[in-house]
Formats: sequence, structure tokens, C-alpha cells
Amino acid sequence: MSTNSFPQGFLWGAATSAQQIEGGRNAGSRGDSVWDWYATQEGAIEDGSNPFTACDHYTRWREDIELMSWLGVKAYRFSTSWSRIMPGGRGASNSEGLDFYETFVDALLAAGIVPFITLNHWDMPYALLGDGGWASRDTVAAFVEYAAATTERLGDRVRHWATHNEPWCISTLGYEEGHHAPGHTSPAEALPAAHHLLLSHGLAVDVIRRNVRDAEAGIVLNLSPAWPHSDTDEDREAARRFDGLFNRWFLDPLFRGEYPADAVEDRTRRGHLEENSMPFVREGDMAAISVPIDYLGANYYSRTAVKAGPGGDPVGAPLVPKEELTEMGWEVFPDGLTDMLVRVTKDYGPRSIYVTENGIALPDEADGSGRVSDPRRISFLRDHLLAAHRAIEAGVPLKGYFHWSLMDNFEWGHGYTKMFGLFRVDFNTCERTPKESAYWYRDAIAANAVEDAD
Ligand code: IFM
Repeated sequence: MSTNSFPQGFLWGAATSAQQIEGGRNAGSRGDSVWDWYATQEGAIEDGSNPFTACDHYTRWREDIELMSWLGVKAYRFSTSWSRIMPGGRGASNSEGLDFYETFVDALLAAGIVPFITLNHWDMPYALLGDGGWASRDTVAAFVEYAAATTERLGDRVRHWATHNEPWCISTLGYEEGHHAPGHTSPAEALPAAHHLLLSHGLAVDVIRRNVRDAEAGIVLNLSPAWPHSDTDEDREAARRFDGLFNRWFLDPLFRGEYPADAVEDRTRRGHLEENSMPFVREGDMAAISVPIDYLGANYYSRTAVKAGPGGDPVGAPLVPKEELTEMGWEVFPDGLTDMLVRVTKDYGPRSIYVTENGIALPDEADGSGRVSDPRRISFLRDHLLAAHRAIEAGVPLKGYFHWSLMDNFEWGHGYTKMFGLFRVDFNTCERTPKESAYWYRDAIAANAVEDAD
């Protein structure tokens, strides 16, 4: 068995997001977010639940910092809630909201934990939906105002900022497929929404640099290597299309200042654009979007195996039997993490990369004494950390790894049915209990190393 040591200073971390853990819906003059509203819509959330209390982190945050200290994480990735800081979406900021995050950040720093803040992890203020949400260009300026208010207050103590989390999910799941807030099903909204997210990212990076001392500014993308289901030309073509729409639609504008021409043609063929024209892209936008960033945050959960469906378009079709899929229906495929990191480094040359999310949803039953034995999460963690280690050896500038998630939480449209946490949360009492994977991760962090599998 050999020991795989990580570079000195590698940032071991865990991640969460505001809407998924905070609760405190009306506390501290917070306004409603799109998800607070969406959760009240008939059939929107699988178990009929809502994020109004979630893990009650809003009142239990001190205890949560103690959990992090026990785990030994060097860094914690969380998001600030736009609805808490700017309840009306734009205009006046809410000092109670800013105070909450300032106190929290100070306590993290006192515990020796480096804060990584994401400004938008999907919980846009509901007030902005009336203007069209992300489909409206006006939301760009609103986001920049919020980024300014937040970085003005916290920029003297927080260096690491990400603008958005997973703009593909916001634009495609929210505005095209209708699985996420606001539940729209219009490609005519989804493409402008993606563009406005990217544009607001670029403009907010400038604001971050202005307000933050020694800023490290980036964005977080969910990236998934596209795998042809078979070696046929049709499936290979479907994989190219998937890669264009899912990965390159965001990577190319950010790193090359242009949308991928083949994917633009694919959108035209599907009738989502007229003759490759994108009227929502204005002069200067692409230069703003491709402002250099300090790091790319990469969220990795699985590869995406695709078959050619109707019209040759990609249809997801896992390559392993159903019983091996996770509770989310995702395949466990650690090599895909190495592939993705190496490919992004080779094709786009980011200065640094962090794996900002990686994790697995499992049934996670507690036994009579409250203990949670989760051997599949331990193997998942070990195999993905080894995959990250291989990427570092191959030259990827990977600086840290954040496990998703620190604790069980509100999993969006799935409500409280999918458990990703290192800590179990009893949603009746909000009590937190470390799972066996938390003990395993704690040992790996302490050793700054991971042993090969037996
Ligand atoms: O819970 C989500 C997170 O908010 C964004 N990335 C994927 C996770 C698991 O689905």
C-alpha cells in the first residue's frame, strides 16, 4: 500500500450554500429568494418540503464552526445570501445581513479556517423575478450592486471570492428544463440567462478586485466529461454536442472570449437561435466576460455517458447497472475527475483550480445509537482524492478540494431526500452527528495524504 501525499498548503475543505443550510427565512430582515417562492409551488419539491428552516445554520453557525474545527478543514466554501444582503434585489443593502456574515467570517478566521465565498449559489431575490430574473439584462447590474455591497463590507478579511455557482444549472435547469427555480421551460430565456450570468461574472470580478485586498477571484462551473455510450459515429457526435452545451458553453467565453461555434450551430439547428445570431450579446460583452480570473472552481460529480437521441441530440444513458448508481442516479467514476482537470488545464490554462464540490448522495440510515456507517462515501472520497492526486502529478495546478457537503441539507428540487453530508442532520431536531466518512476525511486531512485502496 502506498501513501499519496498532497502538496504542502493544499487546502482541504468542505462546502455548503446559504439556501441549503441557513434557514432563518425571515430573520434579520431577509427577503424571499426565488427558491423560497418556488418551493411553495405545487409539485416543485419532491417531498413537498421547503428551505425555510433547513439546517438552521443561521442560529447554529457557532456549532458548525466547531464541526469544521473538529474535522480539521483548512478552508470552508459557503455562499452569502443575496436575499439577506439585498432583500429587494437592488438598492439599499441590509446591514443585519452583512453583520451576520461579518460575525461569521470573523469566527471562521479566529478558528484558522480560510473563507471561500460564492456570491450567487442560485438564491436570487424573488423581487428580481418580476423583471425576468436572469433572462433580463437588468439583473446584471443588480448582481454587480450586490457584489459591491458584499465585497465592500468583507473585502478586508475575505480574499477568495467566486461570482456564481454552476451557471449551467441556473440557466438550463431553471429557464429551459423547468426543474429548478423559476421553473421556466424556454430556450429563448435560457440562452440570454446564461449570457447575463457570464456578463455579470466579468463585471463583478472588476468590483471584487477593487474592493478586496489581494483578491483571488473566480467562478464555479459544474464540469462533466462527455462519454460516447458506444463507439458509433452517432454516439460520438452526441458526446460532442453534450460537451459543447454543458462544458464549453461556459469555458470558452470565460477563457477565450467567444461562444463555441459548433455549439452555437447546434442551438440554431434545434431552433433555439436564428441563424447563429445572439442578439443578447452586445459589443464589449465578450471582453468583459473573459476578464482574467485567479482560479477556476470545478464541481465534479460524474462523467456523462450519452447516446444519440432524436435528431442526434444527446440523451444521458449511464454505462453501469442501475443498482450501482448513487441516490441521484449518477455513476461513480473517479477517473473522470482526473480527465476533466487535465483537459481544462490543457485546453484553457487556468492559473489555479480548486475542486469546489465533489460528493455522493447515499441513503445514510442511522443505527439505534445514531451512528451512520457510510462505507460507500469513504470509498468515493478516497477514490476521488486519489484521482485529484493523479491530476496534480500530471501538472494540474490544483490547490484544494472541498467536499460536498459539510452536512446533509436541502437538495433543491429533491428537498430532504438526498443526503450528501459528512455530518448527518436530524431534520426534526437539527442535531448534527459525524458519519464514519467524517472520521475518515479527518484522518486524511491530518495526514495531508491518502493511502491507496487495499
Ligand atoms: O447540492 C448541489 C449544490 O448546490 C450544487 N452542486 C451540486 C450539488 C449536489 O446536487
